[in-house]
Amino acid sequence: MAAAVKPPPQMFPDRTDRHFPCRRIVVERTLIIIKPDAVQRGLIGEIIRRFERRGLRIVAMKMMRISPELAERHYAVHKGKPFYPGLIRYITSAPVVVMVLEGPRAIEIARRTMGATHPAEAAPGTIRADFGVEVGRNLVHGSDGPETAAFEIPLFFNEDEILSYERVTDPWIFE
Ligand code: DAT
Ligand code: MG
Repeated sequence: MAAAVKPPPQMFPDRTDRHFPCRRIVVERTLIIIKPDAVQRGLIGEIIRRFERRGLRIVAMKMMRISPELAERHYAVHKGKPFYPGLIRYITSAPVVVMVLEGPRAIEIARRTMGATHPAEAAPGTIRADFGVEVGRNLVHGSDGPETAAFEIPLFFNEDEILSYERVTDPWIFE
């Protein structure tokens, strides 16, 4: 009689939670907007590619036109600043792609991938430096802290639009 086939050893034996195989990590979420200039310039794929290959997990994504009301809520902290009217005009001027990215220190990782607010000050290799020139055409938005992310994400997504899933590559990206 053939010996019973032994199951292969588990590659990640401490993996106990189906949705979050790497239980020790503190998962953050951040809101990303691929702004109207980036959509118009055909850079949607390029920008998604940079976040995706960095390793952040895309848990929500859609294309939309931001209404003036939503723009005013999203950019409420900038109300009264000289650039505010132009900022609202710009962000509502054409469709955008909005995403929620997830991962350990996702907020900081996304901000560093984007580069400094003003493209002239952004480090080479960042999205804003590689594709941008002017602060009012800086291609991409990312939440600037945990409280901001918690405020911004529900402006754009219902809870049931944000997916909980695991990628087969997660254990190779998240320790
Ligand atoms: P960030 O988008 O890096 O979080 P922010 O929150 O300070 O930057 O400003 C929001 C947007 O407003 C920014 O992406 C571009 C625009 N903006 C900021 N400062 C500006 C300025 N001094 N002149 C013109 N536009 C500005
Ligand atoms: Mg900001």
